[in-house]
Amino acid sequence: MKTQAKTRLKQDLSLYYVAGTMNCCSPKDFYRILVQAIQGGITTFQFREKGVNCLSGQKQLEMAKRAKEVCHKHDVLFIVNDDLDLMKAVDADGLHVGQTDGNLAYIRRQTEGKLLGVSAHTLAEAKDAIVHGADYIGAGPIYQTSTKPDAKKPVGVDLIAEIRSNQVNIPLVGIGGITLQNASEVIKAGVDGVAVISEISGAVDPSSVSSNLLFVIQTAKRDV
Ligand code: 3NM
Repeated sequence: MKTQAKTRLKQDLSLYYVAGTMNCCSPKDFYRILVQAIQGGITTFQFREKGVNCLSGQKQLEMAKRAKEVCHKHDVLFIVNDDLDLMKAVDADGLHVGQTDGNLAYIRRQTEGKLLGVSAHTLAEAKDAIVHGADYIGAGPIYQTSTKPDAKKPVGVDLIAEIRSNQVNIPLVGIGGITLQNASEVIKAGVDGVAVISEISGAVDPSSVSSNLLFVIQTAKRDV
């Protein structure tokens, strides 16, 4: 990735909202919360429709299309989690995969021209993702999270410092248990952005939580 594109991506990943309909009370709530999060200033959205009670087939496709439409109307990147076919069907901006979501070399070939994000829990996983051409890394879980039932042990901000001290200059976001209270600490450890589910999807006022998060992130970035 060229330096200019990398700088732009680092900016675009600042406030990265991840959600599926199962993280909200209903598909209607999912869409309402997404719109409010966009109003609050999220910069990237990942459609992560997986787990119990998730939408599938045509309903999932239609929701993904609606979500992409509203994201693009407001210049918010639209990423699909772990579903190449869906990414292609909605012509998303990219795909995000975990360590067990398939062969990275194959996935990179299939996502040519799109962004590819990879979750990493260790420095070795981050390096492997880079070797395979990932455009950005999602490092986590930073803190304890109850949103992802199979989440690994929290790694704390030490993982971010470790990745950065190994000359890894790839766009990097932290994920897992990130809130308004701890987002600044995560940014100061060296990430370009923070990814959250419940802090926004479970908020009484998703718009103001998003704008407060963005403020905290931008302020912390200036202090780094
Ligand atoms: N991935 P919340 S942690 C989707 O460690 C996801 O890769 C993680 O939800 C990882 O912001 C996580 O509510 C859940 O803690 C994040």
